[in-house]
Amino acid sequence: MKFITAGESHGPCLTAIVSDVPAGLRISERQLNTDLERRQQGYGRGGRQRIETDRATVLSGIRFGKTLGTPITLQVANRDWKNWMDRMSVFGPEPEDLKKEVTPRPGHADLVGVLKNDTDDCRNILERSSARETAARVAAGGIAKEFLAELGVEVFSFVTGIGPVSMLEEDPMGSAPYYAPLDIETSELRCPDRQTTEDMKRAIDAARVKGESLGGTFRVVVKGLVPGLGDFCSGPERLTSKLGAAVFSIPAIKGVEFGLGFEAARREGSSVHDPITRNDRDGYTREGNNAGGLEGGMTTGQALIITAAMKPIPTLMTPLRTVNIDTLEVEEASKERSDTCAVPAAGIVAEAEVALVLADAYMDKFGRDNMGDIKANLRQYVSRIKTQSR
Ligand code: EPS
Repeated sequence: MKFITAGESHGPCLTAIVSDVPAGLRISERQLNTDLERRQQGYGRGGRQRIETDRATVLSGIRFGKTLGTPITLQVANRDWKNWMDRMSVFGPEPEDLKKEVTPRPGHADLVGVLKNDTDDCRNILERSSARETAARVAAGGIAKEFLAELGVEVFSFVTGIGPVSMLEEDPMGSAPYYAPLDIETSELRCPDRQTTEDMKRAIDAARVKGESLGGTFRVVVKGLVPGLGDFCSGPERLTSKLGAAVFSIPAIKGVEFGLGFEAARREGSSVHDPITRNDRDGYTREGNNAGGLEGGMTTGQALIITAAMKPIPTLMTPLRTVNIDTLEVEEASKERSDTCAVPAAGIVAEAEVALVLADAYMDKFGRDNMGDIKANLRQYVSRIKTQSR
């Protein structure tokens, strides 16, 4: 499953085209929009989310609620467009009184984008580098999630830290797959621990008062995967590479860990690797999941556990110094409406990115044409590896 997105933050709409979708996959309109709604939530979001009610309009690839096996076009309208039609006009001359963005924000794509594309207006860069684009990714990921759900695979995420506040976990790899979805979804920060949620909210309030922003960490967990997705033969085919690239493709992501991640580097081998065992019901299994569901660039069949770190949003209401690209004078960076914290939203975007990679990995192994053949191939494979005695 491949996808491309298009659209500016304050243009008419965002579009995603998802290709390589098998025929015969049932898509629920409600399910598609659920994740778009989840992406808009989270304590610390700014004014934009009060303007938008993100909904995906399907323009191709689905008939009577089932995929045709043709590219699916999804469109998410920008309600804010009506407030930007003059400044973001597609055709016509530049208005004489157009206020250009000339004070690039440290940490955003503004300055390097201006240099790279030879423009005198940071808006030509920030309109596309804005995290608004991730709404289109979430819409695309909805197709992949439906595909995975049909194969018994569940993808979810939760927040583990906001700024200086972290959720205490005795055994993060052991407990992560067992957090109650209700505890996650009812927390304003998508953190399963109530007290930590309250501490996180206080940290965000304090940051907002100071004109600051906060980053944090979140975890994506995938349950129900079969062993053997991905490949060990070449670097780019390792699922670790593909998943890492997908999560790093989300704006502001600065670190990605699989399973124990950096902690594995501090331990001896015997307290990192997961002993192998076998029983007649499950076939081969493991005594733990420090690997986070990946060995040799392939799924092990245990839960896939990915933790990512997001840096604080670069738009600061108490701005840092920058250089005006018009006058070349030192000034304060521009401050426009923004979020204090968007870590819960980043978790939803990561669910989508991870789902798209895993859907593609399933199709690499079990075929791409239609759901019936894919499911039959999957059943045959699962039955073989359970009974395999060599
Ligand atoms: C976002 C929409 C944006 C920002 C935010 C994420 O809307 P606007 O710029 O109109 O307020 O709230 O974008 C950024 C944090 C960023 O750095 O660009 C969204 O829909 O997620």
